[in-house]
Amino acid sequence: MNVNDIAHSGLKQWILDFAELATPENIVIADGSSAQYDELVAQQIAGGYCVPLNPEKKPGCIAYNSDPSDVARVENRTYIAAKTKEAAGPTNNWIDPDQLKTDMTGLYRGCMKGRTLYAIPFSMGPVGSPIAKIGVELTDSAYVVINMMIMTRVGSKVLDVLGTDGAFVPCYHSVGKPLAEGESDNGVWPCAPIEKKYISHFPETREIWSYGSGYGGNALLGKKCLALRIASVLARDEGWLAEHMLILKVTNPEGKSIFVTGAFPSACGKTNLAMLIPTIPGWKVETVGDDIAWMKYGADGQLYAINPEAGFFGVAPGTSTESNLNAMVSASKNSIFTNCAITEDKDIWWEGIGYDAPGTLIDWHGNEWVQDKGNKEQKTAAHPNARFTAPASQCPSIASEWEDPKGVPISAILFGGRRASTVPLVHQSSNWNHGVFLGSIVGSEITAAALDLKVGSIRRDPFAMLPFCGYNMGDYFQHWINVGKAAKDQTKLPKIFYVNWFRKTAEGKWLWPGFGENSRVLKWVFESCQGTAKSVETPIGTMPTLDAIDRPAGVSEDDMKQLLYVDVKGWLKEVDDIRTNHYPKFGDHLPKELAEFLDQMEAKLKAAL
Ligand code: SAT
Ligand code: MN
Repeated sequence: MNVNDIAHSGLKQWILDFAELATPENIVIADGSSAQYDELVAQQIAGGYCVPLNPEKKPGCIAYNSDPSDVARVENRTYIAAKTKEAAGPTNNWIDPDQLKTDMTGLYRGCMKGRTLYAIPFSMGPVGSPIAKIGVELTDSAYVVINMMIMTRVGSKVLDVLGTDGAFVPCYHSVGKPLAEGESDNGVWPCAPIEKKYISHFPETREIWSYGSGYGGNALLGKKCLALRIASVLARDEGWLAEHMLILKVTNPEGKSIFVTGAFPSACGKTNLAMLIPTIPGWKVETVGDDIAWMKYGADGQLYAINPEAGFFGVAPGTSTESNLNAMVSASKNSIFTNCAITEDKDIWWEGIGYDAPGTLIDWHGNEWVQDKGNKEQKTAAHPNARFTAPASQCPSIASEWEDPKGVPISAILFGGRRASTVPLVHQSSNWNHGVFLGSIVGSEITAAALDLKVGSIRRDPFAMLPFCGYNMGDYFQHWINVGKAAKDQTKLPKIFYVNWFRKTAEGKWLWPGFGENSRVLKWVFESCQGTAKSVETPIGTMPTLDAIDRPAGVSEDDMKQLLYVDVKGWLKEVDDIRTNHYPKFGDHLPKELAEFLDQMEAKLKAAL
């Protein structure tokens, strides 16, 4: 397909205009075909950018190593270029949009010299779904094209939905490394130095301009940039929710199912929870999504969620058949590995894969690497943020409804973080606004001295959206309250829970085994939604009775008491931390409902002292 075959004249002109600025060698339209995918992969292998893996062990898989400086999202180079700093709010990097456009236009001028400009029409959400949104990414990275082909729905079918004048979110991306006449990358991952990287969002005009990085969330613009930062602004204006949440389906032994979404900061096992294998007989957990949920009211007054993505971009290290069998199977074929280690027989390996490194590996820097278990200082073979890109359709636990264009009805919303103390295994909010409060205080304890943060202090990551909210986070809290108010039938609103798998004893021993055993908590959540759970009212909300959750092996009655204990003094400290360190950041954008709730909770806690 040629650019001149595009029926949408606005889109065609937009591509040609950018090509005139970026001066690529040629233009290719991503049509979404497997032939095109295969051709791009073959070119990437021939160019030395990636290696094919063993077709017997990992059929259809390839492995990339990125530039050592281009391994993760760059939050300090990620901008919300709203008209005013106040619109971006206290938690985002604000930058003046006009100045930024001038600067970045300068960077884009000639940036694709010697490269191909790929135009990727993509749909976030099932193609044609009323909840889906369309974007078009212009990029000079074939790595981005093939990853987008797994992570989103790409190609001609998206152009068909766009028709001759449909709306799309325009996304520019360049690795920021023009080639001189006759020059080649020689297989080296192209990117620009950190001070030239920009991941920019223009919330008022709904545009994304990315430059200088080829990696994940910086470059696959459908994911964090469109489906969270820009979509959160669309959601605010249109009355829905764009959230950093997994979506799962829980089915009880009688065959009754509910759907649950959950927001957790990174490194809390979100993908593992989305693909959990229950340890309790007769219960089933299936996956709808592992990272992003878009929720809208249906005509029946219920909130429905879709997973706007089509694949998983999962953290590889720590993923094993023990910790997440479904993820391992998902990434066993037709997948892309980035910054993993390669074995002699061309399989992948990473720390925490569940077995020792066989023989001599090639590490993520491209060097020979032999495991030395006695050496605690040994550099890892895979980068800690190494990733697999795998089609969601390959996940053994994928729910049959995962591509339903109307979404799945949500009964419960979970929030959680890593908290060694204070926060119990699970508690339920008494109403929607209390749930918004719980979302607003999500956070994890600092476990190792990091930067300027004190060990034991709490790093708040409200709704796990801190790096992903496209506008003022105080207004985002208000939007959540407004969405609850807008419910036609308050009894149909999802119930909101706070879970904490990470409680420790005073001696530092884990109190809860986590992983598949978390199904016991999901069961209580399920029963709470059905109105059959055994529970008690406490000053912090509704909690399971001591016998409501069956104890897994290794969890004593005493452990359970600690897990479900309301630590009144600890919560009073929490209230104090929220009031003095957390909420003041939002100034007069903090909803009064949240400040009032904090006062009420404090009064209840004091009465319980
Ligand atoms: O790189 S991504 O933003 O896609 C993944 C992550 O960092 O959460
Ligand atoms: Mn994420």
